[in-house]
Amino acid sequence: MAATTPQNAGLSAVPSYEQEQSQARFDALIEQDSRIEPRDWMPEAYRKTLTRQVSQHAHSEIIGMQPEANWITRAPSLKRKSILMAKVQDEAGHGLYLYSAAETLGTPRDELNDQLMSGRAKYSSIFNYPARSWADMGAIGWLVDGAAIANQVPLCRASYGPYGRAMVRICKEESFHQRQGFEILLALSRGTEAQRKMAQDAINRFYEPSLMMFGPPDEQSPNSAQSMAWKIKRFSNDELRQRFVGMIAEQVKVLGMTLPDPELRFDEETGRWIHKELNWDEFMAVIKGNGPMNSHRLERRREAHREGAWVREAAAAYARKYENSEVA
Ligand code: BYC
Repeated sequence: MAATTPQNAGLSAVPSYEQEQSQARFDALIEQDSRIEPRDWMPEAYRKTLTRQVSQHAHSEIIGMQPEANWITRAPSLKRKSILMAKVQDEAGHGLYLYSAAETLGTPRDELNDQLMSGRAKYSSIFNYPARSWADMGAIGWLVDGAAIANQVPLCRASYGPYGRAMVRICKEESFHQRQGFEILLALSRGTEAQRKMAQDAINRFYEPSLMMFGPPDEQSPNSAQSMAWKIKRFSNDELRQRFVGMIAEQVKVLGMTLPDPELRFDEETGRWIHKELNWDEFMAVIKGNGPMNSHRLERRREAHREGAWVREAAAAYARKYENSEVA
């Protein structure tokens, strides 16, 4: 091995002509607002942060099925039950599109799944809170899916093709979810005193956690600046949170309910919504695995995975049997 001299020190860090060309092509595609596709060269850090974000997003969809699935058998009518079942199935579909998008970046689904089940991967903080009443189905649809739409519509323009395209369909379905949640709350708000109280209690519990879905404040968000430069994220966490607060501040009036935030107001001077200081210590505890439902959610996911082993085996056996045949 050649000795390192002052002349050749750091030589390996100098990019080759081909690397420079690849980087220039990547930069040009980002600059032109074009899409990066799986076949394209991309910087390792771009691949890594996308795998992180897309897989966390997929995990959120899959874990996010639990709080609502928990209410399917207790839905107050057959119609409500079938709507809720369809919604929960939609979330499973979202998870599958997103795992497929993540796989195009080179990490197999089994590995992503292991990261989730072993507790190494993050998923959205919101799903570590319990769904205590039927009104929570309304609050989750209105606030949680509402926050998801505000966050995800700009992701339809994410620079990575498979992610952006997956988001288009997901957003269409999320719009339906948000309306069904709002409609549940509207029905309760026009009901008995006990039903109104139940709706208000659900709104009170989900308000702050839904604002936290957008992530930490901009100055504490380590990934935002680079993700925005790469046009994965189009707006910062605080910008999207602002947009969402403005939306729900108006919609809550239609419900005849209130948001649990005495400080909430629109500041004409800055053109910004002022809301109460969110409890970021609680947020950090939840994303580190210490929220009220973290261990329950992960245990339930592992159990479902174990119970599904026979389905995976049967599907693999079927695929092997017909691998080289024209029988469908
Ligand atoms: N919860 O630098 P930051 C749904 C993490 S599911 C947990 O700002 P980034 C639905 C973040 O990952 C919708 N972790 O990060 C399903 C990072 O950690 P690492 C889920 C969070 O990525 C079923 C660290 O904190 N939506 O709608 O630039 C039923 C620093 O943050 C959270 C998505 O996944 C959080 N809330 O921005 C009903 C949207 N926030 O990885 C409904 C896609 C931050 O550095 N994701 N962290 O260790 C995104 O848009 C972005 O990843 C985020 C965070 C805005 C969430």
